[in-house]
Amino acid sequence: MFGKILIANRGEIALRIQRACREVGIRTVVVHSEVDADAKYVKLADESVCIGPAASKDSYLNIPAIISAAEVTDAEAIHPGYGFLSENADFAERVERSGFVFIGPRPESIRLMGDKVSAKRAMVEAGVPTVPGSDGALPEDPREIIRTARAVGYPVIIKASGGGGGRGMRVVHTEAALLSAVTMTRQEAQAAFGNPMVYMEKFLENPRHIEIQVLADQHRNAVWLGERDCSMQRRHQKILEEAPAPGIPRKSIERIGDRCADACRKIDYRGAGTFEFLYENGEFFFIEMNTRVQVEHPVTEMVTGIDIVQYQIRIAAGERLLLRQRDITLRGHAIECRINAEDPYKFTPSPGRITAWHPPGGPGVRVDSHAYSGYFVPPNYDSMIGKVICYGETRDQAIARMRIALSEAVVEGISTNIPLHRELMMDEKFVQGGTSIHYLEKRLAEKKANQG
Ligand code: MV4
Repeated sequence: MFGKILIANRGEIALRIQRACREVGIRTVVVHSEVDADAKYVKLADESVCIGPAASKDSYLNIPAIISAAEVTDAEAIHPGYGFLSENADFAERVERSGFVFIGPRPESIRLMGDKVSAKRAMVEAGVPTVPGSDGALPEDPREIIRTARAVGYPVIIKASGGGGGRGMRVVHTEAALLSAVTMTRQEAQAAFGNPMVYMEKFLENPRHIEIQVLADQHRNAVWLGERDCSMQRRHQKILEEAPAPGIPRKSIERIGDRCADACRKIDYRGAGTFEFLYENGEFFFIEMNTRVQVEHPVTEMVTGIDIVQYQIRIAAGERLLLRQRDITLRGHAIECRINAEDPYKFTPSPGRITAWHPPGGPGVRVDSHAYSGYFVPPNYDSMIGKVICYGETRDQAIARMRIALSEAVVEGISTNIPLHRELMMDEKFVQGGTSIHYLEKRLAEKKANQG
């Protein structure tokens, strides 16, 4: 096992990784920007290195500075967390070339999944069901594009191969709009990702976003850890996640989970990963794979009892997964509310000094946060300041506990989205379970109309 790990991230996930390290007896180095110098998790780390000014590109995205920090502190491995450099194949490669272990998949796997056309092709070959659409990237020939769209059937969606997470997509409803949409998406993709390749899919009108968590070791052992429902989102930002997904038959989840674990073995995937699916009319369609630990990993930890971050570290150190699929059982239900420093209805960021912070507690309540009374939320990064995760034997109990937790939570000095979460916990459709990816935005629009 490693003696010392460098954490190339900030905020709650830096703290989460630190806790996993400490439990295994690994010393931690945290790198930080100037504006994060006084953060509590920086003081809690065994060592810390300032790697640059507040702007991410000068600090948390500064590859040479991070590698130098690992060299001067004699770290053996680097954990990238989520966001920042976590899915940057070049970073993973440079980490390994510099003699450190990258805590994540091989650079080849990151690259394969970063290109959405190659990711989809790999999934087709591995037997994971994908959204019907073009066979790979769209060709230049306009007649062939028209023919593909007719075969797929309108509406279709044009997606950039270099995109993902909702960036670089365009829905097309008619043949008249098709070719200009393809041209525009190509131009935007070239400008945004340096890659003009686009592909076509059938546009699913009202799906849910269901994802499968996997763990795979360096010896072709792979397991899946159940699913998460991440449909509650606004502008591709998830705001609440839960496990398991309400109302989906276990048999059909098990089928898709087994396909995912199989795919991991086929592509020699290692580490933690997430297969993202759209789920509509009882069917799963793969869209993307994330090669990092995700913000919402705690709901899976709560229902499986498995520490995903600790497994990431063990796998990177070369340990064999002793977990077998039959050992993995889901128990109860977990819901996560992301707490953001933002206006609860306008969604504008609300950085500043937290004057009072009273996190909730009690049975089944977990709070992953680096915040405290007196903490200054810097304006330079993502607005998420923590997560409240509630576990219950049933979904109803998890909701009841979340209502209590949110009623106890006090955050003063800045605005947060806690009022929105309190409303959602009382929302009839949410309580019923199984809302689509469009539900939150529709609900917010209706609320606005009723007030206006
Ligand atoms: C889709 C889709 C409908 N049909 N693909 C958006 C994020 C990116 N990961 C893929 N996305 C979508 N792809 C087809 N063929 C609808 C979305 C989508 C979405 C997906 C997941 C979660 C939230 C979403 C919000 C809007 C659109």
